[in-house]
Parts: sequence; structure tokens; C-alpha cells
Amino acid sequence: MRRKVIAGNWKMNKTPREVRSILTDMKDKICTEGVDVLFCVPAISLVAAVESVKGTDIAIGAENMFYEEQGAYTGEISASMLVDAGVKYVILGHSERRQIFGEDNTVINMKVKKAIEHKIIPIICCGETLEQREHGVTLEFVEEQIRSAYYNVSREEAHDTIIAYEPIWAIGTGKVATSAQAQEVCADIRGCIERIYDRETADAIRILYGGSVNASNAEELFAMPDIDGGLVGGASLKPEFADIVEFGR
Ligand code: G2H
Repeated sequence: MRRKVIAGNWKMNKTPREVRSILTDMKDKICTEGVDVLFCVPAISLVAAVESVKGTDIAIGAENMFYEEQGAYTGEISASMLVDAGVKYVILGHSERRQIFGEDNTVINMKVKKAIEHKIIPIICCGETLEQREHGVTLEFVEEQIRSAYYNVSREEAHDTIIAYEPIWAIGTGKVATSAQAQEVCADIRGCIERIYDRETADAIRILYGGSVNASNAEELFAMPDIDGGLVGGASLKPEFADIVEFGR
């Protein structure tokens, strides 16, 4: 039985002061028993977020990081900086990073390896565009993203990683994938992990669904056998996030 993960992704929303105030308020309303709960917040608010949830089981994640250790990479943030700030997770390869900032599978693989090296749990995002879905190439496209992300990652290293399947056409659009559509791809991703490694690793890795998850659709999505929780954007900034967490317990 895999423990579910409910992760908020605040994207480029809220100032450090707002992050502190929202988390201070939310942390008492969220029950973390039996479920892993985390908030991924903008880099400038990571320290404030870690301080705000201190004393609870809520963890903080970053929304991105760079794959080099240190040096002349203006504007970037390293894995060691995240560790030092108390960050436990990092979202890698979100479609917004891929589409707006041009991150490709190779870059994402390098970031995955660097996060693992520093014992930060990567939440590796994948997902197809509407055009790809309509052309019937969803599974092969997502498989390619997964195979690349895990390139040169050992079975042991892969064990604690998390995958988030986020169909691009469902992100922030209010158009959620049906539970059957989400389950089909998540099951295929699990099959892909088994083909890369083995059954045990495939059974261990948590696969989340992301894309317009809210308190009305979370229960049905999380009941699917291969969906181990959610990467929640818009709804993670609202009080309904506590209800979404309840469906993961
Ligand atoms: C997908 C998701 C969070 P939203 O990007 O990663 O956002 O729930 O707003 O669609």
C-alpha cells in the first residue's frame, strides 16, 4: 500500500509575507496523519515557508532548481541551497518550465540526478499536449519523458522519487482528465518504470495526477489504483486544500 502524497504547487503566486500568513493559517486545518503533505512555493519564500510549518509534518518543496553545484549561473538556485533552507522536495520538469523556459528531457534528467544526489525528493512531471492526445501518441510521448528523466538513475536511487502526470490540456483550465483517462496513463507510467527497473520499484514509486484537481474531483481521482495523490495548483491556495488532503488519507 503506497502512502498518498498531496502536494501544493503555488507557482508564481504570493509574496513571502503572504506565504507566511497563509501557511500559518492552513497548517492547523490540515491533518497529515497517513498522508504526505507538502507545499511547493516560489524560491524567495522557501525560508519563510519552512519556518511557518515548523513543528508539523508538513514539508516544503521548491518549484525548480539548477543541476550545477555552484558558480556563475546568475539567477539560479542549487540543490545545496535548498537543503540548507530545509527543503525536502523539488518539482522538476513541470510543463510550464518545459514550455515557457525551454527545459528539455536532458536538462530535466540532470536536475533529477542532482536532486537525488542531495537527497531531495524530485517530483518529476510529465504529460502530453491536447494535440498529442488527439493524435493518439500520449503513451509513447509520456514514456519517452519518463525514460529520459530516469536515464542513468539506479534502481535504488529511483525508489523514493515521485512522478506527477499532468496532461497539459488540463492544467489551470478547469478541464480535468477523467479518472479513467488519468488512471490509464498512470498505469502505463508504472508499467514503464517496471520495464526500466523491476516490479518492486514500480510498486514503490508514487505517481500523482495534476491538472485542475479540486475538492470535487479529488476523491474519484485518488480512488484509482495507480494514482497516489495529487499535484494541486490553484486549489492548493484555497481552504479546500484541507479537504483534498482528507481524500488522500
Ligand atoms: C498543474 C497543477 C499544479 P492546476 O500545473 O501543478 O495546476 O491544479 O492549477 O491545474
